[in-house]
Amino acid sequence: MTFEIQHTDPNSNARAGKITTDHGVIETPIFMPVGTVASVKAVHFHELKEDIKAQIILGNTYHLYLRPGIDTLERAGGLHKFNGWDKPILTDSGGYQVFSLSGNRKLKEEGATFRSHIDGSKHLFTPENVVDIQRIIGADIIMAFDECTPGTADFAYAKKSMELTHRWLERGLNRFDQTEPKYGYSQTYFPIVQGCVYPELRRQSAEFIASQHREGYAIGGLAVGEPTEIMYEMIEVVNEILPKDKPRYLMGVGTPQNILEAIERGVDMFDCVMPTRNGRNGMLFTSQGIMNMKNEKWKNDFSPLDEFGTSYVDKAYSKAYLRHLFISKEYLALQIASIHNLAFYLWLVGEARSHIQAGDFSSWKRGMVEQLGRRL
Ligand code: PRF
Repeated sequence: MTFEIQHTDPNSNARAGKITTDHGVIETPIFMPVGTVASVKAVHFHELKEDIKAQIILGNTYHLYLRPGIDTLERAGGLHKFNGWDKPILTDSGGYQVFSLSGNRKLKEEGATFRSHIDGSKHLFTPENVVDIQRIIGADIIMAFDECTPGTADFAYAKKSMELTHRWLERGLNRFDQTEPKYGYSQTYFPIVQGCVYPELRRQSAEFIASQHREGYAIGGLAVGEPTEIMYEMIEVVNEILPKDKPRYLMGVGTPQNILEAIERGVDMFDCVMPTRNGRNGMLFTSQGIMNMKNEKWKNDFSPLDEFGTSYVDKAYSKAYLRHLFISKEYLALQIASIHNLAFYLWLVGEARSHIQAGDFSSWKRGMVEQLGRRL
């Protein structure tokens, strides 16, 4: 994997770049649609590629390991072959999902034991076996096994948790460096910065992570209950230290506004369930503001779903029609809303990139953030 910075914004830390993997190029800043169980919920890969113009998607080790299981994924020849998505894939390590989804989890030096949310069976994730599993899944970018420290943790807990993540990182990197990709294309391993809401810990973690000299770095443990302003402050503290010439991935963030603020602070990659999950609940993000499609207000509004939208669905369907589909609990509602929201997120990061190239990112961002927050 290589990363090349093509433009830097003169008035902020925003950058436009290009990541090259064996499955193709990713233009940054980029948003990665979440495809937890080998599927981006309610969206065909054809639409993801041709209409939404996704360049990379995310998968989850935790889910894929439990179902379909690594034996099936290995027989398929990896996740790309299994689901037919031939562009880049990043897999999260399970470090977050074990804590947010599974039952009865216990943290030990060795790793984390947990019970499957599907059938209650007992499992152990370690920094080493999570590398082995991600080798079999075959993602282009694989993530370190970390503990995502809750945003409300006290300093003592946050410090212990960060130190455990650092020890796990060394073990994971050892395994990664001693093993080979299984399917003929290369894989890269991103370490994850933790440190909760404490600048001192964030600095310490960023320094430790940067000293591993990897091809990219992630910022974890944010958007987990801390105030938004603190999240922005932590991104600033960390990006001050992470190498400027490597991609930076802010995990699980966030709203369209969060993404623009983080791009301004030097973040290159994002993922979040918000466009798909909120979309399935009837919430549409647009460049003019947010729409709740279940609202009575749209009952007889036959104007296009989003007159400024870039997706096929934006012109093909009206607000009244999508509202009807939601009220009637039709599956098509979930599809239209998910496609619209993902296309919007990809449009937003693409626009950010264009404005970084044009040199007017900050002024564009200020206006856009104001518009994004409106309720339509
Ligand atoms: N660690 C991992 N995955 C994550 C996070 C993290 O801290 C977050 C936090 N926003 C989302 N996804 N491994």
